[in-house]
Amino acid sequence: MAFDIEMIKKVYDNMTTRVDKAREIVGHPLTLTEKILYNHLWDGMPSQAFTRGADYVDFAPDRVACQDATAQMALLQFMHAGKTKVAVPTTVHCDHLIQAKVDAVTDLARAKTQSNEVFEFLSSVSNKYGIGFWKPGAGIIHQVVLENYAFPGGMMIGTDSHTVNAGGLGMVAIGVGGADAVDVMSGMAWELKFPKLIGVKLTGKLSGWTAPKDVILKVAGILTVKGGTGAIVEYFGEGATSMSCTGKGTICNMGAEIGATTSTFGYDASMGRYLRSTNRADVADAADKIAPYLTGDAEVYANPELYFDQVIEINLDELEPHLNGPYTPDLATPISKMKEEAIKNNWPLKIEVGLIGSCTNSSYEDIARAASLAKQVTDKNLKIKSEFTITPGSEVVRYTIERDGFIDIFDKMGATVFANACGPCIGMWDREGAEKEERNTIVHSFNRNFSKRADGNPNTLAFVGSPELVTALAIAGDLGFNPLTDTLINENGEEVMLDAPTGNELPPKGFDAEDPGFQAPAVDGSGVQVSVSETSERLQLLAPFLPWDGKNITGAKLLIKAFGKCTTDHISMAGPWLRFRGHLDNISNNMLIGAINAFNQKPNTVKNQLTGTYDAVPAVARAYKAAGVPSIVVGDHNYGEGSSREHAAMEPRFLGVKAVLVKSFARIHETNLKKQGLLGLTFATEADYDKIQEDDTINFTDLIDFAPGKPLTLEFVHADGTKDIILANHTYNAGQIGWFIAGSALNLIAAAGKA
Ligand code: MIC
Ligand code: SF4
Repeated sequence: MAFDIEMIKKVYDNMTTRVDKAREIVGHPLTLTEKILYNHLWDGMPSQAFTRGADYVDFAPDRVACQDATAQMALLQFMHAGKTKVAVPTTVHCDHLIQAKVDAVTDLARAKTQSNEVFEFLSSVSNKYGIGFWKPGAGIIHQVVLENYAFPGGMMIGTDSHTVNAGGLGMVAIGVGGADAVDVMSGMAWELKFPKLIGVKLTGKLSGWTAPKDVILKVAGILTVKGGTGAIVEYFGEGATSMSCTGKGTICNMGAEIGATTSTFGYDASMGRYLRSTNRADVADAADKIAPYLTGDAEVYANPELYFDQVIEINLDELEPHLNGPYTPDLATPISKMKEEAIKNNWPLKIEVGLIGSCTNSSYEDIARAASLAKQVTDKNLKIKSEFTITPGSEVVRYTIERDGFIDIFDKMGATVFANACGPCIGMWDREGAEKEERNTIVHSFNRNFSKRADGNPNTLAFVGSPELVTALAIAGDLGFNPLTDTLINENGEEVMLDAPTGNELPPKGFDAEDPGFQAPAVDGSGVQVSVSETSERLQLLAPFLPWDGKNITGAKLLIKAFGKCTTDHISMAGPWLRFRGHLDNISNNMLIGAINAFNQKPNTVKNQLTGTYDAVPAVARAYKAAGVPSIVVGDHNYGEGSSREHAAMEPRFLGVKAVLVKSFARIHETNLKKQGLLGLTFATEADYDKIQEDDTINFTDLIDFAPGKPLTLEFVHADGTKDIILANHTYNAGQIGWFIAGSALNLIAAAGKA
């Protein structure tokens, strides 16, 4: 499991000369983000300054991490790349496929039986190609990465949007689709448009009820779910250095919820402490030696408006605990205003369940602080009013908090401890009664709260808060409760107040675990067999997508004009569908079933133009495909927000969709579409969205001249014979147009592998 200290030292050796060179070329002091990016150029020594938000740049990340739900497709693609071993250190983590129902032991045992075929596949592919494998039960990818692999100044990619969590240890860690991971695992460069930079200056210090989570909940309220698109967010100031490393991780984690490419913090003492307590004193020593290179230049932080594209300042002395939601993570409400807002909006005040943990918030500090509240339930003779669950982020955290008595405290309060896995955070929560679809409120310390995300019930209103606040609210059972000012009535009928939470940042006795759950790959994997059964409903070997025929696409039908929010959960739902993540044909049956049809405001009901009848989106797409008719999808703003899952791009590609035309895209999804050989386009004039009608037939008139920077022209022929000519912008560069021509980026890699 050992992280590669030699690799890290090499990164640091290069860093000083390359950063000095970059500063000279760029001509001004550098942010941490720029330092890390310029030290990870594919071509090595920097030789030109890049324009933010414009230039595509080739990078050389240090690591790759994949989780079970996305690794299946990533590895199925990697198997086509013609390589014997991964080119950079890579790990696979089994965390998404474990359903939370009873308790950790029962649930883990059931998951191992139910998903045995998939775990076996991932384990044998990992073994064969030199990939480190973290078994089911070892923990959630981002927590395990933070504990073992993240390092200040490093750059990594991961097939999960919350890979950004590693920014808490001063990395530039970016979520990508599986096809991007395949590039890097195959030894190729990884391309990214040089990001814009948002600086967040944190003044003051956290205290009392306010937690790192509240910083990001506040930022999400300011920037909204798309405010970070195309940008890296860099935090600095005394408020940053005074908080724990894992708290920084929480803030970076939820950077995914504002669409940011990633977020990061400069190296400081809290990171050194975290590295040392997770058995990586040698990394801390190496980082200490070049510490000024692992943070932004002093001049940058003194005059941030000169060096960042946007600056936000938050005073932690004044920051209130927040609750964000329901249905979107950017609807931020300070706790003192919650009661009023809830009544105004008719949100059910009774809290049914409080859930803490997940990759976002299950550090030792989080659990210790939540336990300090749970302890008051017994000490003050209270009774918890809601159900309460905990999903630890890793076996190391779980073992350590059990040893230190916290699990016992939660047990006494009547809590359930689920397996060290995603569970309720990704709809893998077999919540009793959810099928009745009753309107109800839950509070959790996870990151996402889209409709149906946790329990599949569209009428569950989920609010996101810090673990401390979630615990206090679950004790009170009341969304309108403000622990800073309100009292509770205990079992003796007395009025009591909860004391503000307290807890150690790191375990005084150190972290421990009997078995962290790691399996090292074979030194020589050439003899390892990977088998995929032809009759499997869970796994299916991939057939390459066909290359472009070189002609204009004509006679395409409108498959759906999606109305409003269309996240990757709307395009390719998780929860029960996670089981088909390795089987493209089967998972395609969930394509866009959550998207709302703009013409009838219904989900999963679109017109089949060939028959005139209404049917499910996947069924209509299959009908067009069978008839040899191309189709296109139209969408609104921030289309594809949320997850990195490339299934949201592979499914339309597989079912014959040729283009996705929207007002704007979320970054990862746009790249995923390009990689799979689809056309990801945006309206040159947003209002043209309104011109699109249900019976439209679409012709491209100049696709044959597809070129970088040149908009495409689409003709929308309406049922009455009239036409609208719509101009569509795109961001394809020459290489990406090559993916479209080849049918997919993978087709190009595979061809190079054979050559
Ligand atoms: C999520 O939080 O939505 C997920 C599930 O972790 C996804 C990945 C996936 O869909 O498998 C993500 O964030 O990328
Ligand atoms: Fe798992 Fe939830 Fe974290 Fe995604 S956000 S990795 S589903 S715990």
